[in-house]
This record gives sequence, structure tokens and C-alpha cells, in this order.
Amino acid sequence: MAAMAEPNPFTEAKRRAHVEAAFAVDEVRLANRNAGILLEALRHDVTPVGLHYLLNHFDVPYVADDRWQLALHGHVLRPMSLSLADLKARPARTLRVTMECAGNGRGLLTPRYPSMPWLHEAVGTAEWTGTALKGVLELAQLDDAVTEIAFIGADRGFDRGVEHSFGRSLKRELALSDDVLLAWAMNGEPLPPQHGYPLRLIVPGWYGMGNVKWLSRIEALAQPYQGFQQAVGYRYRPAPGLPGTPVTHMRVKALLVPPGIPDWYSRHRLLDAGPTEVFGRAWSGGGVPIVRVEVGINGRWQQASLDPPHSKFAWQAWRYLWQAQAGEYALACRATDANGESQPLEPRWDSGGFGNNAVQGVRVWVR
Ligand SMILES: Nc1nc2c(c(=O)[nH]1)N[C@H]1C(S)=C(S)[C@@H](COP(=O)(O)O)O[C@H]1N2
Ligand SMILES: [Mo]
Repeated sequence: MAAMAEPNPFTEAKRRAHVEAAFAVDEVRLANRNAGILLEALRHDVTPVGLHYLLNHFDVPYVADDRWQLALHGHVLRPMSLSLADLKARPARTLRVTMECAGNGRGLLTPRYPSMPWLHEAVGTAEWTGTALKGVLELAQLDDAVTEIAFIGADRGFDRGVEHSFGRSLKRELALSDDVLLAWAMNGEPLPPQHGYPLRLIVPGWYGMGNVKWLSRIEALAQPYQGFQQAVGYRYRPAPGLPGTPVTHMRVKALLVPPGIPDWYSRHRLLDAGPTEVFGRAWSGGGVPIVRVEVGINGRWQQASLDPPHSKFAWQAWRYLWQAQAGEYALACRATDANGESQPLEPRWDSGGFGNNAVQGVRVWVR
């Protein structure tokens, strides 16, 4: 983290100077629509619905309840149309899942791709209730030729001149695994409109883009899905213009709840000297467990303790008791998973701003 050259927020009383520097109105508009979690809400094991982050590419679509059907077609023996009641009559399952937007951290890259300028806050954990996708696909009976399944939402818009509904696909094997859900409830309530009412896909361990909301169509394919968000949108590209590789699992990450109280504008933290619990959450992708979290205090790394994990796909709480003494600090946290993956200190640049799991830094003044 950069050296501190900023005024002490305990004593700084000057009015901020007016600025003429440009900000991109388009980025601010997207940021006002797509709220992030409030970092203090990381204290909840399950994120209350209104505090879960939100990422909608287009408008929230409206479909009247009595007209809603899920179409399941393509290379299947029995194409079908399912009502919400048909789906709810099937065996239900609830999974606690941490979901993070693949673009989380994009706003911290330089140069950055003009899109949703997330800093750290595009993450949340919810309890999703639905039925296993696997069972529904078995009902429809996939052809042997099927290699992937596409999931298409009811929302529609344009991106770079291409009109499309938001859609993503999963490889056959993943679509037939036990943990992928067709979910109708979030934290025990029907999905709210902004989170996909009446039905969404839940792909535990993946970045958010796989969790297609307002699901209206499932298509079994014998060739790769060519939808915009699959073939063009969510791909890692070390340089613009390259074909890139698809974004799939979440990368390992930890976030801390900023300690003390904030300065309004900078959100730097102020606190009194003494024992201070620094705590937060850590998660990785694909159900890989977290093995270590460290807290950085002015660049010196100390081991935090991990609370017991709740479940395979949910974030894990960690804590560290800091004996805070008067001074200025850069706090950071860093997680390592069971594959030995850890977080870089500086962001890895990506053309679309995907997968930035660099450590979070928080500035703290102690008196
Ligand atoms: N139909 C549809 N599904 C979608 C999206 C979308 O714009 N349309 N956004 C995706 C992205 S990029 C993310 S990060 C998650 C966000 O889910 P949430 O808004 O419920 O947190 O939904 C995914 N599913
Ligand atoms: Mo996302």
C-alpha cells in the first residue's frame, strides 16, 4: 500500500477544495444502480437481502406470474415447459453460497475498462433454496451429443452493438453435478425482483456471472454456446483484443471490516489505542477451503485465527486481536486456500478488469 501522505483525520479541519477533475458519469450511473455490500455487513454470516451486492447488466425484467414458464429444450428427448409450481414440487435444497462479481476490484486497476467500477464490495453470502438442476435435466433426458447447457435470462439489452438476453453456459458435467440449483428463494423469501425473481441459477464456487437471474430458458447444446456474455463478455484477457479464456471460479480473497469509526469523505478509520479485534471473511472458488488468513500491519504479516467453516461454499470468518498503539497504519488482509493459492499484493491487470483479488488496504489512525 502507498505511503501515507494524507492529513490526520483526527485533526484536519479544512473544507475540501472544489474539484473540476472529470469522473465518468456513465460509471457513476452504473455504480448507483449496482450497489455493493457495506463492508461492515461482512459481520453477518448470511448477508441480509438488502445488503447483498447487486449486478444487473440491463433493466430488471418484469414477467407476470401467470405467464412465467421455464422452457427446457434443444438436444433433449423430452422438451418441456415448467411452471414455478412444477419446480417447487420437486425435492428442495438450501445451500449457503458466497458470490462475488468477477469485476470486483476493477475500479482499482490502471488503466481500467469502462464498466462497473467496483472497489472491494461486490460480494455477499445468501442461503439459496431451489431444486437440483441435475434432476430437471434427467427428466428432460439429454442426448449423448450434449456437451453444454445454456441458461438464458429474461432481461435484454445491447452491449457493443450486440442485442442479447443475458446468458451463460455450463459444461455438461458441471450442469449434472449435485450442487447447481434452480433457486426460487433467497434467505427463505421469494427472490426479490433485483436478484432474479422468480427463478435463477446458482453455481456455487463460481464468480457471479454464472448465476443467471430471471431464468426463462435452458437449452441443451451439442456445440459451444456463443452468447455474448460467454463468447465475448466474461473472459480473462492479458491485453485487449485477444480471444482470452473464460472466467469461471472465484479466486481466493479475504476482506476485513474496517475497524473504529470512519471519516465521512475518505472513509479512513479512526480509533482509540488498545486491544482491537480486526475481523472479516475469506473465501475461495470451487469449494476449495481456506487454510490461512494473515493480517498486515504496516507491512508486517501476522496470522489470524479462523472460525470453523459453516459449509463448503460459504465464506469463513477470521479474527485477529490487534494491540493498537497511537500512530498511522496501513491494514491489510490476505487469504491462502488449500490449493496453495494466495492473494497478490498488487493487482494483476486484466483487460476487462476481471479477477482482481489483490489484498484490500485500509488506512487507520489511532489516538
Ligand atoms: N439475467 C442476468 N443474470 C445475471 C446478471 C445479469 O445482468 N442478468 N448479472 C450476473 C452477474 S455479472 C453477477 S455478478 C450476478 C449478481 O447477482 P446478484 O445481483 O444477485 O448479486 O448475477 C449474474 N446473473
Ligand atoms: Mo458480475
